[in-house]
Amino acid sequence: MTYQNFSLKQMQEMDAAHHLHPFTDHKDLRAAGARIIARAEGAYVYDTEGEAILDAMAGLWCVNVGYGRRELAEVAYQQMLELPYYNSFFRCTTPSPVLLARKIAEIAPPGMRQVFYGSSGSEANDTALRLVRHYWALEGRPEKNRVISRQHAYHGSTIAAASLGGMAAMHGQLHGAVPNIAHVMPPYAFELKRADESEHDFGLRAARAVEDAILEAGPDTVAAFIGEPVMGAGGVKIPPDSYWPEVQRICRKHDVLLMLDEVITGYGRTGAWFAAERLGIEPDTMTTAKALTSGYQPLSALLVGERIAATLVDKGGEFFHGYTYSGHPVACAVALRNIEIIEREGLVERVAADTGPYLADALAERIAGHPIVGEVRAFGLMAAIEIVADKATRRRFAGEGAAGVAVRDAAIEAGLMLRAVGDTMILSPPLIWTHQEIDIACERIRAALDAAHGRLGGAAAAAAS
Ligand code: PXG
Repeated sequence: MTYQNFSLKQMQEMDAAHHLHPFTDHKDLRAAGARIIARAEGAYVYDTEGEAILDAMAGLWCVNVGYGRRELAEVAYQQMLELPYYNSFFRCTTPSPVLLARKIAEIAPPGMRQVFYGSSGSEANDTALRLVRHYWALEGRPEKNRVISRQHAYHGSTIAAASLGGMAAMHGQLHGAVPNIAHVMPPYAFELKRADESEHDFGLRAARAVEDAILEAGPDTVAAFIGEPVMGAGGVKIPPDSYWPEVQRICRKHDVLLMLDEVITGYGRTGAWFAAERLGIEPDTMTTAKALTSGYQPLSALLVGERIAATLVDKGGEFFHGYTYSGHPVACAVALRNIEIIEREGLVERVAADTGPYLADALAERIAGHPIVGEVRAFGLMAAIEIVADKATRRRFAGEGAAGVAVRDAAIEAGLMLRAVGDTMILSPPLIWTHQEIDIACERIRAALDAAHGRLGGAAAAAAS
């Protein structure tokens, strides 16, 4: 039985009756009915009514090679016929996780040559937290177990990943976060930079918030700092150039490990295989997922640097940690082919030399001047548009997030799938986008901004009268 046997209304009713969606106000959703995406091809997704929407989010920051790749389906099919599942516990493994680990080691930053698999970014960050604490315990320093993170960070949804993250609303519902995790200010110049401060100085100030937290806790108790190279779900917050070198200097000075979360930035999005390369960061652990398979299979890979790997192997004994699907053969086979596609089509180089700069210029020239846009920024193929009521003062519209939702809804009506983080609009398109898709996206963003401006302006005027 397929969805074609049902009307959209019937599908929405079944959805409302039985399906609890992630990050959703269920009462709200049930009143409105879910949008049901039924198929996709290339850069477009299609709903059950056949409406085409240009997907500026690559699903959820993941479908880097675009939709409809037959060879990924065929690799999965062949692997399922040959060996749908076997585990990597008890001195066993299967061929595809081995071949994939070697491939990841080949494209990873120098010194990151070991891989631990999970099925999601959240699992990978859970693993990373356990691993860094285990590392310090093996080194005879179990008291070195605190982690410094940042407000607005997103590291996933399990209890450990949400605790590492800095989303206040999520912490409000944790009812007991994992202890010994502190959160400092993010490098978010648009809202936090002082008027008399340069970008450079702001970057240093944000980095020194990390050092203040280390000193306050006592360096002997701090295991690691965790961060996304460019914050994604927190609103594509691109740090000033001064930020990461200073964070890295501070971590080294206090012998604090550096945990990099490249779940969004990994596998080409920033115009390098990993943002670590582009930003000159030398991490001790690196979390990857999403575009590892371009979303065609759930898979994550935690990359582990030499320092931790050597201790784990030489002094570790058994590490009591792993998942049924660690190194799933089908997911790993798909990931291997996905990386080959990215290589074969030169998608990383294309983002670096062509589409990344083109997107940045297009946003600056065609979007930044709009009356309700406070700033545009881009880093490879991830970008943000800040929505404001007053361009000069950067005052936001009343009702936090309402303007973002208005622009998003207008964009979808105009045929563009955008994401809103509060009043920040996000783009994270597939790496297969060409100038043509960027041009179409800009037209639709302008149309959405105009429509939202009318609606928001009208609402503001009505409220004032
Ligand atoms: N780290 C980062 C940086 C992420 O962006 C995770 C970890 C967790 O990965 P999993 O696979 O467990 O979801 C993420 C996930 C959004 C959105 O609305 C972003 C993510 C997930 C769901 C929604 O932007 N990022």
